[in-house]
Amino acid sequence: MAFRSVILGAPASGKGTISSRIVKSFGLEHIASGDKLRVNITQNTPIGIEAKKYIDKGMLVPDNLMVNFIVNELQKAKGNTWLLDGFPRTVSQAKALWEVQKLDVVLNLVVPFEVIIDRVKGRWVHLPSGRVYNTDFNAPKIPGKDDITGEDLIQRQDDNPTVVLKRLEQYEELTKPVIDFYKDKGILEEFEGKTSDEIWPKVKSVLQNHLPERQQAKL
Ligand code: G5P
Ligand code: MG
Repeated sequence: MAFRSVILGAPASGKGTISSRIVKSFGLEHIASGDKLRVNITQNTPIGIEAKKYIDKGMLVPDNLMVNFIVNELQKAKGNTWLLDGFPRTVSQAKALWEVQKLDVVLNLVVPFEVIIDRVKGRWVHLPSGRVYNTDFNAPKIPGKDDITGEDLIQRQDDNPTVVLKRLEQYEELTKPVIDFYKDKGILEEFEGKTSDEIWPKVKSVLQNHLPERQQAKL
């Protein structure tokens, strides 16, 4: 079967958190642009070196770089049932993706800004896998260590308060219009809530409608 989806939402709205629950329940392949860029940064690849200049400032990486990077990642995807997280982030990226690949559903997480600002302070990530923790919510079993591999967790450089504000500004200006792009296509599903636990059951029930029982069993 084929199922192609995108998850949208402001920085720290819980895209990574909800995505990991989707992966667990539905087996979609999670392709997260930010996670992939961070791995490239630690490996000092050409795209990593270029992207770091923007990420550290809370700015979006230029569209031409991002479109090539993600189209290439999609070609590497193992199957055709995936969930794209963090891309597209501009209308121009959304149009480029639509030309390459039509989507089945776009999930948009709507979380109040004051909740977001609070969350990033306690975020810890396992860089190779993108697994995300929070000291207040979903704390790792052993502080500073990934639950699955036992490897070190890190705090993201772009999670300092000044950079977070810039990221939110960029989101308002450049990413919010992407929501309307998908609304016009008739494939947008919106989920409001203050916590991921409140949002998750609603996401799950929508996906159950999109992925018929038979296909869920196969995944
Ligand atoms: P990223 O990596 O895509 P953002 O800013 O879009 O970064 P981010 O920060 O990864 O998104 P998220 O995935 O939406 O956030 O949220 P998350 O990690 O799941 O949750 C945030 C924290 O809150 C975690 O600690 C989590 O445990 C906790 N949490 C979750 N739910 C709850 C809850 O209910 N309660 C509580 N208390 N806590 C909770 O992109 C990074 C940069 O890469 C570049 C840009 O520079 C970008 O800034 N980039 C691109 N540039 C251009 N185009 C693109 N397409 C790009 N993609 C990436
Ligand atoms: Mg994320």
